[in-house]
Amino acid sequence: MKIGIVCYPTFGGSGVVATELGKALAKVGHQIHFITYSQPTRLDFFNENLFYHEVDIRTYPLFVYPPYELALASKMVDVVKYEKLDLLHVHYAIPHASAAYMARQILKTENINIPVVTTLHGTDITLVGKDASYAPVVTFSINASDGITAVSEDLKKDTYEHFNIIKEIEVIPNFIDLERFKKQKKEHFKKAICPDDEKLLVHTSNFRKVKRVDDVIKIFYNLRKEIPAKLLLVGDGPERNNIEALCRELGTCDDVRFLGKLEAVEEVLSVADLFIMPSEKESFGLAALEAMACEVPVISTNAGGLPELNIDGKTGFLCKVGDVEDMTQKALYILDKDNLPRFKEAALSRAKEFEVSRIMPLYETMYDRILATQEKFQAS
Ligand code: GMT
Repeated sequence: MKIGIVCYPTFGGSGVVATELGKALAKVGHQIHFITYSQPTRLDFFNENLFYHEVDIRTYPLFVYPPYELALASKMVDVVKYEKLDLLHVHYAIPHASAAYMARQILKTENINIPVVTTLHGTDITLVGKDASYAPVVTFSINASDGITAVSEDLKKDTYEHFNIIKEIEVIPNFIDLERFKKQKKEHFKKAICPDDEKLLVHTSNFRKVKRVDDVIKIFYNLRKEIPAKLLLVGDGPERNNIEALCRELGTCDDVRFLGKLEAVEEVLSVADLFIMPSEKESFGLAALEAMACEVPVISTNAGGLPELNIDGKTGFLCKVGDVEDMTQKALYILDKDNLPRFKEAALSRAKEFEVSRIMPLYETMYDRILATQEKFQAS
């Protein structure tokens, strides 16, 4: 199959899922064409089945806001036509689903029928999409897709509750490449960060408000009063300065390290004892799955789709959003030497249920079904 994948190329979870999906599909022989405004971060290798098409965004003195959606739709038309794509799979509804609709209508005028699959990832529904300034277009373009997937049951429910969606949404969860995300021997790294065998906590995110990184600092502050510990923060984003200020205010700076947008996150996770995800909203929690694959238990909130991943009392704990005290107590419980080994084991075994080889075929099956329906329709 020749598949066009449209996504955000930056560090967000939707871009990671889209890129990893493309790589996995390419490995089993599909030809994958990424269409984005810059090379996806995780597109770190090439094989004969992987292609990258850059969206050319032209500015003009009249454009205070260059019309990205139009440039993207035009690029989609071009790639579908000249690469003879069978299907477009767009990740994150805004503006990818509506750009795909526009591209499809243009292609129809040339008798080219290109089916579109839209994957909903989270904030495209739970935050941005719900906003009245986008909602009508989001609703329309989701309904116009030939296949719709959501990354959790919770996101599917939320989508039906807030938008008038008349089509079936299939849940296909996030997945993990266990060959990359596995506990590696990095004792020297652990020794450098935790010279006195302190417990190591890790948080990775894009430091947006919704991630509540300040709660991570507060949990760490409380926990450090009880046991020696260090905290590594991976990622960057709008809240970074506020978080640094909070560290200073609480006097935790010496034990907190900001690692920035680190690519080899699995190396950090390999030495971690506990992962903290105190998000206000989280449709799935890919970063938590990556941690679990590296045998790291998770303290998370019970928001969104997190209970579909993190099993309370087994792979970690689920706490109410903002309940820093509960999260601290549960963190101390997990880190106890009598409890940690079983939490680590359970985290890995849960992560195995989301191995890429189990999840990727669900997308393939959906593509096959859509193409078969289209063929039937064209024949009649
Ligand atoms: O908010 C982010 O972490 C980025 C965001 C995105 O769409 O780029 O991630 C969302 O998609 C991920 C992949 O499907 C999910 O694992 C994340 O839970 C989800 N984030 C939120 O819902 C906040």
